[in-house]
Amino acid sequence: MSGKGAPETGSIDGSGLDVVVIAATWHEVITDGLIAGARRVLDASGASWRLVRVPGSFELPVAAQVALESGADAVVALGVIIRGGTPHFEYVSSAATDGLTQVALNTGRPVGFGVLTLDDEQQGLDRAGLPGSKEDKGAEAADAALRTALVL
Ligand code: DLZ
Repeated sequence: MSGKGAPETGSIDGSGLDVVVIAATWHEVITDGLIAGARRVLDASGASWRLVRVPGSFELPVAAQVALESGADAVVALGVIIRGGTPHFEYVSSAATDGLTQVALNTGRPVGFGVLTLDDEQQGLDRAGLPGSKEDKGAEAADAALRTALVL
């Protein structure tokens, strides 16, 4: 994994797991990088997975809840929220973060958290697993969701 302090991890056997990746549509280049990172980890693990798109990060929790209640073993939630000139950033960030936490606790199933809350676009490009990125947060979220599903 790529984040500072993140553990070095080996390969994952996700065969038999059914994972739903849910991605918001805002900030397309960064989000596409996150999806690609998640895809790399999921494909390498052998898990079966599909992609669901929602309009914005605010909609991630309800889609995650429906996926898990419909039988998915894990969800990977991906979104990009960039601070603007109004308090909207705080509301959308809190709703996504708190909502996804509640979904994981209510369903007892893992939600990989790949929602980036950023001051500017460059911070996202640095973390999106793109050429030149320092980190790969989509891959990290997928890795965490798989590893948690395997121990629950
Ligand atoms: C409205 C809004 C704004 C201002 N910014 C973002 C953002 O940076 N990232 C994101 O994922 N979504 C944003 N949204 C959309 C909300 O998440 C939501 O889709 C709308 O408020 C409609 O419910």
